[in-house]
Amino acid sequence: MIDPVSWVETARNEGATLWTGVPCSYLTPLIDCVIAHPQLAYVPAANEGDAVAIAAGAWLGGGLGVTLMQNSGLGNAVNPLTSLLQPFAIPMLLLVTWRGQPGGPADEPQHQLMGQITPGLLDLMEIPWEILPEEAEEARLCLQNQLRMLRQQGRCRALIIPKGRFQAHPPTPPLEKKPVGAILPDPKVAAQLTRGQMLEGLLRQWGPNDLVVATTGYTGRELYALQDRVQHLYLVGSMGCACSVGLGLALSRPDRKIWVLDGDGALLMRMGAMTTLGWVRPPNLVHLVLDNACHESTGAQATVSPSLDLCQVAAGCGYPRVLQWTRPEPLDGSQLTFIHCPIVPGIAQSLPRPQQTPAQVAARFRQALGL
Ligand SMILES: Cc1ncc(C[n+]2csc(CCOP(=O)(O)OP(=O)(O)O)c2C)c(N)n1
Repeated sequence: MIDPVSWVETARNEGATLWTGVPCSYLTPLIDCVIAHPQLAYVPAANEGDAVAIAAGAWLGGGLGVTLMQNSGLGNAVNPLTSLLQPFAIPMLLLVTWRGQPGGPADEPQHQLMGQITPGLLDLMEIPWEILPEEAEEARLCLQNQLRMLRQQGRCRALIIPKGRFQAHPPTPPLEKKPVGAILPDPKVAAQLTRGQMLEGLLRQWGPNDLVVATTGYTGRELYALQDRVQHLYLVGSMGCACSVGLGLALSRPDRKIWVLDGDGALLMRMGAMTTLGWVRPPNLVHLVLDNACHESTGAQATVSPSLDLCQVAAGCGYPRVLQWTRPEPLDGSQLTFIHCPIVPGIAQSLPRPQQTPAQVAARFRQALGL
């Protein structure tokens, strides 16, 4: 069996900086060990896909992420694994447990099919994997080797973890309970500007230290068309993951201000991610939602956002400052901020797509950060 303390230390020595995920009982000693570690942070994600995006953000800011999940959660993570890590060439280590392992211990019916297809699913996603060995020294070498290879190759790799691999670790106390209660802005105001006009105003106020993560679809494309800066990340795919990428980035780069430009459709897709942002509360992150009440990028199909109060949602999740803008305003202070921006639909006649590949966008972004 593996001592989780020395295994985690091996990962740390190989440059792993951020641990995130959703628990599986097979990983309890490991998670407890990371939470108890004085130099490591465990970011409790609401969804395995969000965890992948958080770890991706960590790498974009110069860290390296380890993402833990039960193999059930591999299903939740398929979209960011295929449309974020792959196109942007983002390395990370996935620790995927093997509930329902064929020939393994008896397990619940809901794990049987996923247990059978876990290695095949990783193969289909072109994620190289290895089964974590049982013996401690072999497991240490396996971890070291995986972390070295994934860094060299700029790709994600996985360790499949059967039952009972880790020795027990003392349990940690529950997560700190943080009070919520941001002051809410006045009830919804009417939109005045288009997304483009809003972005123009934001571009005027950003400097070289402002890093921007733009959600997939028209937001990234319109930002690119207005002004291409090396500090921009134009997400393609991974819909709903922008704020989680921003969270990982904000934790890796506390010296920079991170602006996440979200859409209402994208936010609704992964609204659970707001609970993690609202708990971690990175003071250098601004989560700005361009709310046109529709999925404009796919033909302007309505979203349910007009029937929601996203400001209340953000306040309820623990964002300490919640604002509403109909036009860009100066923003001072340093605390996690949610900005609801009602906008009117409408885009430029022809909208170019970024000339650079996503991998090139990520590489120049990291280069601009001195990485
Ligand atoms: C998982 C997933 N489902 C659906 C899509 C297709 N899609 C791309 S952009 C988009 C709409 C996004 O809406 P919103 O975030 O409100 O931004 P807007 O297009 O209005 O700027 C959709 C549905 C996708 N890329 N990924």
